[in-house]
This record gives sequence, C-alpha cells and structure tokens, in this order.
Amino acid sequence: MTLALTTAGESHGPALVAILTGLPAGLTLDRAAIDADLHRRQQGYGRSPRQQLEQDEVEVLAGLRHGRTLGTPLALLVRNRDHRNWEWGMNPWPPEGEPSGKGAKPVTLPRPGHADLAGVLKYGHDDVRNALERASARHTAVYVAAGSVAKTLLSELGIGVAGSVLEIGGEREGWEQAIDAARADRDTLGGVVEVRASGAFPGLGSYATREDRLDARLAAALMGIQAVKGVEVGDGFALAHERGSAAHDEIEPGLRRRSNRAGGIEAGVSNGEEIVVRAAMKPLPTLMRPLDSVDLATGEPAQALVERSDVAAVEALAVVAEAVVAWELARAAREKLGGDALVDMKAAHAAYLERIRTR
Ligand code: EPS
Repeated sequence: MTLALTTAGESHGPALVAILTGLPAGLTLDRAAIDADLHRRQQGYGRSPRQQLEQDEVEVLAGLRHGRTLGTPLALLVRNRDHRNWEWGMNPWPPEGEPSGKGAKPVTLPRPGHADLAGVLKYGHDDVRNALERASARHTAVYVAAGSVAKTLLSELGIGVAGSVLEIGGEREGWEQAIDAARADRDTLGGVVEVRASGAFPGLGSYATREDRLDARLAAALMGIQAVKGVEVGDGFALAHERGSAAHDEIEPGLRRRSNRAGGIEAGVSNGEEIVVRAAMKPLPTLMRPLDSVDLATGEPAQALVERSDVAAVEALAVVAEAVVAWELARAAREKLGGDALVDMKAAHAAYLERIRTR
C-alpha cells in the first residue's frame, strides 16, 4: 500500500475533488489548518479578481470520523463559487433554456503557452474551453488540500515542509513594483520558488529503480504544476559548472555533512540533510494584450483569447509546490515505514532511527 492521489474538477465547474488513498488510520486532521493552507494559496500580489470571489474551504465526504482518519479513502471537495456565473456554460448536463452567462459562446482563439491548441487537437474539441477548464491552475486548490493532509502526517514524523518565493519577474525583492508595471503594460510575469523540508530522515526514495528515486518523484510532482518549466534539486544547474572536488558534500564523523549542495538527496535517496528543491514558472499565458494566434473557426490570423487572469501567481506556486513536495515525501515515508495505523508508522520510524543512530 502506498499513498495515491486522484483529482478531478474544471475551473468553472461545480467543484474540485480529490481522493487520497493509503493514509494511515488514526491521523488527526484539523479543518482550520487545511482551510488556512487553501487561504494562503489564494493570497499574493497580482492575483485575479477571481480570488475575491472564491473563499476556498474543504469539505470532507469520506474517510474521516470525528476528525480522525479511518484508513479508508479520504474524499475532499472544494466548491467553485464562481460556478453560479457559469451554470449554463459549464453545466455537466445539457442545459435548459437559451445560452446565458459565462462560457455560453465557444472559444476559438487559442492562447500561445496555454493548453488551448494542443488540447483541441488532441481531444477533438471544437470549443477551446473544453481544454482550458481542466488545464487551468484552479485545480491546484485540491493539491493544496491534499498537501495539507500530507504535512499533518509528516509532522507526526518530525518533518516540516515550507515553500517560499525566490524571485518574481527577475526581482528578488520589491516585486510588487514589477507586477504593477507588468499589469500597466497588460503583461504577465513568472518567477522562481523554493521548497525546503527539514527533519527528513535518510532513506526516503531509492536508487533501485528510476521510479523510486525521490528526486525524480519531486521533479515530476513540481513539473506537474501548471506553468512550471524548470526544476532544480539542491544546487542543480550550478553544479554543472563545478569540479567534483567542489561540488559534493563531504562527510564528517557523526555522519554530518560540511555542505548541502545535493539538496538533501543523493542517488535518489534522502541523506538526512535538508531537502531543497526549486521550480521555475513561466509568465502566465493569458495576456490582456493578446499574442498573435489563429481563429480556429476561420483559419485566419487573430488575437488570442483575453479572459480574466492573474498578472503573476508565483506566490501561489510557492504554496502549491510546498503541497506537492509534502505529498511526495509523505508517500515515500509511507513506503519506507509501512503502517496501516499511524501508531505502527511511528513505531517503525522510531525503530529505524534507532538502527541508523548506532552506525
Ligand atoms: C486561471 C485563470 C484565472 C485564475 C485561475 C487560473 O481564473 P479566472 O479565469 O476564473 O479568473 O484566477 O486560478 C484560480 C481560479 C485559482 O483558484 O487559482 C488559469 O487559466 O489557469
């Protein structure tokens, strides 16, 4: 048994859902803590007015009784309040009455950089909306809810995970001005975020197969977040410019390291140092001053779709990246320690720490 996460939901559909399987029984969850993480994701300078409309809150449909996990699938739901404006346009069933509200008119103007063109070609859609709704970063809300649960499990094992922004639009501080300038130019910005995990014990992940490698899993999880185009573990790309004598983390008695250029992972296995990963986000592809495109209805040159969007969502990415890293670390911990029940998992953790302490 491992941890597994399945999500569903369109940006302006009725709701987003997540099903989490493999959680140990007996984990105490706190609704306020999950909602606080959902709230953090909605903050940040440069978000769209959509964030004032939504006040994301988790609803639990299964897997929890009186605040404690049952060891059965945990079903989470986050409603899209904006759906009330899209009741015709995003109705799961053939809507009654004349087309009305948002989403009533088909979109035929694909945005360069978004899922629009690849999505309609791949799935045979006529309306670009059928692709963009799921590709939207809106559904990162349920990644955050799942990540919040994972952080609660990790905290039982003494592991803490925190994401932060390193830069937005090339600015390492004072990025509000850069965001204001981009907004004034009807443009968008990307940036870089970092996630650090402290207290991670050695032995998460494995070199045994490519799929087991913790760095590969973290990279896939981060790259799976909308608009992420680059991932780095530890000193990542900078290590390519170094000699081996300078690039590695020498080992001292007590098995301590003199540095942490590997970002806490060697050969796909955590080594007990802080885990450090970074993700680079491209500028968002919905521009108020649209890029050149083609109208799919006519084949003629046209301007891409303009629709309400964020100028920058890098601060939100820091929260989402934290969530997916937490999920992957919890999954690796669950595999290392087993545990249908949290009490078994903690006992295995203590026994393992004791075994490696005596090395
Ligand atoms: C998004 C477009 C915007 C963002 C959205 C992601 O949505 P809307 O078109 O409804 O204003 O605000 O992000 C969220 C709604 C969210 O909750 O993060 C996109 O196209 O990816």
